[in-house]
Amino acid sequence: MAFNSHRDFFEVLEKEGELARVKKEVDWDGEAGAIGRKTYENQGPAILFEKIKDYPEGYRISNGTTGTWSRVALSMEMAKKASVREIYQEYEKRVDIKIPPKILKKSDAPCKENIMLGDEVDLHQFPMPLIHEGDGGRYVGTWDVVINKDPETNWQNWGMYRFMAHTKNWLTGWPQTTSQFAFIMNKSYLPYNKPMPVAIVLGADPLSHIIATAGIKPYENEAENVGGLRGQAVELVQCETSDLMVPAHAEIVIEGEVMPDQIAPDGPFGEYPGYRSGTMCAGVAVKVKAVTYRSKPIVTMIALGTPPDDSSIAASLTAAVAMKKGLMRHGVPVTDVYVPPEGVTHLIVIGVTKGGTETTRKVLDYFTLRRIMTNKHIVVDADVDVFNMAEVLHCFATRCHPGRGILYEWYEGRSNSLTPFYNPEERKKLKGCSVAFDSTWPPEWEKEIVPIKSSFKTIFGKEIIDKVNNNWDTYGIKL
Ligand SMILES: Cc1cc2nc3c(=O)[nH]c(=O)nc-3n(C[C@H](O)[C@H](O)[C@H](O)COP(=O)(O)O)c2cc1C
Ligand SMILES: [Mn+2]
Repeated sequence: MAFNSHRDFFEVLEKEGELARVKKEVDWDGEAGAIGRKTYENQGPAILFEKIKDYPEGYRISNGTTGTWSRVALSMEMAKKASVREIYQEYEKRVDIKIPPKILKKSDAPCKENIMLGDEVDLHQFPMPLIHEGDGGRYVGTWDVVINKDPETNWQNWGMYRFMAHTKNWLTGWPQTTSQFAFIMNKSYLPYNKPMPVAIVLGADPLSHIIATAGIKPYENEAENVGGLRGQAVELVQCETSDLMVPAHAEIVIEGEVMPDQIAPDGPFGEYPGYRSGTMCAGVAVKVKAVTYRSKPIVTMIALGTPPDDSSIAASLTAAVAMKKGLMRHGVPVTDVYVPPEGVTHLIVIGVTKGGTETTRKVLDYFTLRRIMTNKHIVVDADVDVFNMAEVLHCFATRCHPGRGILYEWYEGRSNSLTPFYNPEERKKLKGCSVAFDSTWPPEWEKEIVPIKSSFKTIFGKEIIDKVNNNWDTYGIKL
């Protein structure tokens, strides 16, 4: 049975030894964030902070729901020990299955247990954490599902975008201009000076959050992808102040409008590449019109920073599978793509059946065509396990020619301004550069000149490999 809610999933995490309940009172101002960060950096459990300073009993903060591969596997109802390759394969299989959502009556939706409307709205009634020292404010949406709608087609887009409390009923956020949130806003609302309804959902079922990080195509309905990934329709309910549809079992739903005549500075924030960002100007300003929430609500935090955490793990999965499909459509003979969480979507590994300069050029073309979030691409031969970074590094070190094997390309207006190594001028102009490392044997090389890899599987003949494998238990060597 698929998990309907954040709470259901936490019960499973607890049974599997993947949850720590912190009963001691913890301060929302820095302490919860620091505990979350230290836990990530030691591959620790998901956390439920059960007593938050200044808040009533029952108001809780979670951290790290799917911040490790084992917890991602559990969220997909796979074995906790599933390998990264198995998780990728399962996700790739399920993500194109579409199961339409089921619409619940408002009276049946747990997220409507409590409703604050209009002047009653006070975001400070929820234990929003000040996650890192130096953050511009208390971030309420770090692990959220944000929903907005294209009025022309009724397409409801889901994405994950951070939001910070500005006052008791204003939020600021920073959806990048390349996001679909901004695409809809800039196409159908701002030019007409119309407020844009938005819903910011905290604490939905785990797969709704994972799908919110995925670059699903415009005009496709993410709620259907979540159904496919879960193998069961996701249950939605209509908002109180708009016709947006939100996950009915969510902990907290913040309903508001992006005001077309306001801009707001957002940040700084301890961002996903693992560094504090500066203040991002021209963020969006959201006037909050209602908050609906479950009793004893849980604010979903991720104490984002150096990898791994929920952000780098989710992006590893959802981005890599989308890239693999994109590269195939682009004519690259791709076997697998791996986005190592440690590379925070800056570094991508691409396995190909036929390497060389032409293939590497095609890979670089693909990664520099549209919105550009990546910048280093290692192209490896099919004999390399892309999920094994020791093999990838060995391949890169020994097959990439420093003169002939490095291709790069500059561009302007399309780079990701959160990339740490760009200088202030480059960030302002969205100027960037991407590189591809051809770490493959030149396809024109005769078989005789390709060096034989000196590993157990490749340097011995079948006879001796079989003999050693069959006799392994008799040698007394435990591996
Ligand atoms: C934790 C987390 C926070 C994110 N915050 C933002 C953000 O504030 N702004 C943004 O443009 N993208 C952000 N992203 C990336 C988007 O979620 C991602 O690009 C997604 O595809 C957006 O959906 P869209 O394709 O509908 O725009 C974030 C991703 C994660 C994992
Ligand atoms: Mn989307």
